[in-house]
Amino acid sequence: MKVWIDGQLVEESEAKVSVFDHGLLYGDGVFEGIRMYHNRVFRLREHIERLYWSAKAILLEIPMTQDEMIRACVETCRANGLRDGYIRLIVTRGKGTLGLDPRRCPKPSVIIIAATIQLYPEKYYQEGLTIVTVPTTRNLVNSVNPAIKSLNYLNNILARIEANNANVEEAILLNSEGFVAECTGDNVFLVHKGRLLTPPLSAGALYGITRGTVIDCAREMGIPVAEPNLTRYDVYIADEMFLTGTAAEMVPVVKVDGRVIGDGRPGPMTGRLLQAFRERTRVDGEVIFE
Ligand code: PXG
Repeated sequence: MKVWIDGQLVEESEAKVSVFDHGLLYGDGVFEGIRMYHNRVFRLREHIERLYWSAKAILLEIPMTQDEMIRACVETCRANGLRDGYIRLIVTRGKGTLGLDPRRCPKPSVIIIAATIQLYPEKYYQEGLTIVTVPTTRNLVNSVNPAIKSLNYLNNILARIEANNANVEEAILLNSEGFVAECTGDNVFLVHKGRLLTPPLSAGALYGITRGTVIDCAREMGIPVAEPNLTRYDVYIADEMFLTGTAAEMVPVVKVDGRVIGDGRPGPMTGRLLQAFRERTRVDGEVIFE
């Protein structure tokens, strides 16, 4: 496998960062997870835009333009002969001293890994997931804002451990006010009386690219979409529920905290939206091999 690191494509064994990189020492950096489908990098421009927003929020200057970054991602896919798969793009604060001041890190590092992806088993898409709400609260918007896709994922990892302990695949995190924020690596959607509902970004959710795509699809299909604050009560009485994320795409949820959602099977609106989403993945994004 060839990995892009600081402007060069090198063999995986040569792709190394310093133990003094603040990405490792402090989780000081930002990342993206991006999919390739059918010879296209899906919504690449949107992912790169979000990466630069995350970097801006932590005052990290990426030493490349957005267009250069887009070309580097496509080039890394080509170098690995990939038409379908997953890109992990990481920008770290770079090598510094053993002190957390980012001013001691003169040069950020850019790493692009293009690989295949481990998907959820098909069973979850057919039958739907069982999930739980966990005690770990989503980060406050005035601490590490959940809108920043930072290398600091410990809060999400703690929630994932709580999901593991409950023997389920995902976990709902509430915000400090008790409203639904999102899951550990997915945004949350409900269907209630024909309307599509998802928490507002201000509730403590990532500005999900899949979330945005699903909202676009729904609007095109004439489905009313709203972003109200949602409680666990709203989740329990929903007719349908699904999660969205780059890795999961759209995965139905049929049970939350022991409550059956709707009739306990993936719902019809979830199915229609998934079909529309899949169609988008065929036509949207930068072409890899001309
Ligand atoms: N919330 C959080 C906290 C995320 O990390 C999403 C929502 C969904 O956003 P997108 O833009 O992907 O629709 C994410 C994305 C992984 C992995 O390796 C995680 C994500 C994406 C890709 C891979 O677990 N999280």
